[in-house]
Amino acid sequence: MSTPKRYTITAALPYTNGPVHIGHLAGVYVPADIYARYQRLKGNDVAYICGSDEHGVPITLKAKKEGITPQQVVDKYHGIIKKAFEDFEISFDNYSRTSAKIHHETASDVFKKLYDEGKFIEETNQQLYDEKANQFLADRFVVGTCPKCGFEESYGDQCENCGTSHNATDLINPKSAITGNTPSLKETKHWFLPLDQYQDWLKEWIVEGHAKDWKPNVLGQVKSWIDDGLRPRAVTRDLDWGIPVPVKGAEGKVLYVWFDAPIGYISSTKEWAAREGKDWEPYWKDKDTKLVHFIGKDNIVFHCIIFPVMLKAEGSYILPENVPANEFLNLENNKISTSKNWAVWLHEYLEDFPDKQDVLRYALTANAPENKDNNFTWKDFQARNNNELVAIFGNFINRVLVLTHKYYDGIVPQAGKLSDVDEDTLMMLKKYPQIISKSIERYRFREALMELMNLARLGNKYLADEEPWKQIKENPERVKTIMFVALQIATGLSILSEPFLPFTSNKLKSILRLNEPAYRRGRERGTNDVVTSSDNEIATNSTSSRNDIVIPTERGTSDEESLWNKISLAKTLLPSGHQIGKVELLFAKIEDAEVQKQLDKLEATKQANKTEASGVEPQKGVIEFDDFTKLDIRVGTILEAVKVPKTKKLLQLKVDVGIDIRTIVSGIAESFSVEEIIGQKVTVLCNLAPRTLRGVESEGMILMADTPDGKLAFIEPENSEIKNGEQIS
Ligand code: B3M
Ligand code: ZN
Repeated sequence: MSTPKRYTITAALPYTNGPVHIGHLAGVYVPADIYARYQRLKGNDVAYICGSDEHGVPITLKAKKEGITPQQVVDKYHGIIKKAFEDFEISFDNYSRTSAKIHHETASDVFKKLYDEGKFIEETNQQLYDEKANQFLADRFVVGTCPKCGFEESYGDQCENCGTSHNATDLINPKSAITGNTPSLKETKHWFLPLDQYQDWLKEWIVEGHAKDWKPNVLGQVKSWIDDGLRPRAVTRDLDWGIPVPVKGAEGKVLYVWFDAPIGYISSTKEWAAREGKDWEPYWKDKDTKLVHFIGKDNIVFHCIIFPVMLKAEGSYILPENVPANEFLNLENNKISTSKNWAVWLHEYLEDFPDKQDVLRYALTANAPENKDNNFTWKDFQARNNNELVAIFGNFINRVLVLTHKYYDGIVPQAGKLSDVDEDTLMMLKKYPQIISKSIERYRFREALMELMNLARLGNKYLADEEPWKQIKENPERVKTIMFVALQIATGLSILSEPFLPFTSNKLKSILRLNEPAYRRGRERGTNDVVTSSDNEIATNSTSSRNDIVIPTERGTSDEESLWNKISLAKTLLPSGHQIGKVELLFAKIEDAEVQKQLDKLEATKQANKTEASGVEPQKGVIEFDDFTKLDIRVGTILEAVKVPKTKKLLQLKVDVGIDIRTIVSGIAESFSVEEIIGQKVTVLCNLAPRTLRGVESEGMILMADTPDGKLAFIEPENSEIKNGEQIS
């Protein structure tokens, strides 16, 4: 067996300013999870690391919008995000958060070391300042035109249109995201990371060193920044939410979120190692460790330029082996947007499809935005499930299970002499681990998943060609061999599907009674169970106990070989005499109505967005007719009006509503003078429970409309003949 390698696999730390959606899953967490699960199955030593990114402007903005503190925002979303990841069985070894003490300490230590060693440039210069909000504007606090591509809604630190990372003062026509004001310039001191000094080194390391193994979309971006020339980047901010800058003379300043967040990978690893009784350092400092960052394309500059420069400047850390960034996933042909609610939120998906995590994982991987932006549609989701998972994978497994029970009461039969087709089929099965590995190791997860499905296709074709259901009467001995071969493929699928479809893999392993302890027992018994059969004969092991499984290994191979490799090396995956469990369906069809419900939900979002954009308030919740008939609305005439003392808005009116003349207090003083409304026809809600306003009892409400200039207008009958007391219905 090859010596296990050490892998530190990181997935971008999600900002805790909202829940996670399918774009996050497709771009980062599912591919990283496939990779991590695969490396573990190969027997490698894996730390799969993530956590919540709890600093930065998006969180402060969300807190301002919701009228709560940033801490409340991060507590809320950290919980929601963590749970969604758990529900999808994203197999992080540790999920931490950047508000954790260990992270504050780790990030501060890195800053201090770089500071003490003179790796920063200290500079006082002019920064954007919002006089009204009384604060400096950086990053997402400021929006303006991108100096590179002309996009009008670029953020202060990065343009979402062209991906360029810049300084806030580079923006053309900047506006505060807090007040909308044009900012002024104000002097302040900051610490800068001199990226320009590392430009040549970066070029050598990435552009020349990784030209072959990094994805073209990643290399392309890196090259273009380097060609444009790198400039020093401020790594501190004048903000009150973040990690305080740990040096003298930096009071009121915090670390730039993109300085602290990637260090979060290190602190999360430390947290994990402490819990597991391990040493964290080899995972970040041993040059034989492979560090792989899974991210979305908007994070490339931070993971390929800024963080590596930080690590290089610090001096004791390894650099990433690869940064397989994905492009973006659109939803039904529109950009996924948190603020527009144009997303499929993971927690909402699970409400509608509580046991279909694997279906989403499958659809997102099959359609992953690996090299270009891609589109998620509910129709495609349905088709992937019905035409692929159900019709190919599920169908094969179901046939194998049903026939094994029907013919042999669920006991794996003894194989006879293998035909050429049997041998070819088993040879193919043995090749699949390598075929799939090759794709995964090149970060081609779509291709890898397609190959997994090809194995299921192979199984279907084998059964369709051999037709055991036709042969069972005349040639029952032959059918034993056919079913034995088919069961080996089913077992291979249960193992190879684990990185992609962990729920399905577990279910299938448990149906096949192929659980981990049994494997371990098999391994412990080791070579005693090796069946040394001749090469064109499949080894069978009828001496194994019924509920156990033994994987005999080929001569010369270690019994410590990883599960993944065993498929290629073992003579038998599921021995004769082994009892399998009850038949269960792996996948169920998704009906049109279920998909329509999702499309309706998106249509409602679209309508709500349109209404909001037009400035009209969205419709309130539906009421019953009986609710409406309870309202007594009548035509009336204002007879008298006086201002309510010491208020700006209130007038005290005497109104003839036909039934009586009553007092009504109305908030219309900013729109009308007392004189102009005497004799005005109005619409009055008469049976509203009386309320005392500023000591005056009000016995009804005048109905008013808002005008575009922010004033109020009366709603009066067009026909002036209509008498007071006339009902409106
Ligand atoms: N929080 C950005 C994002 O969600 C971010 C990643 C940090 S990784 C260190 O786009
Ligand atoms: Zn731009």
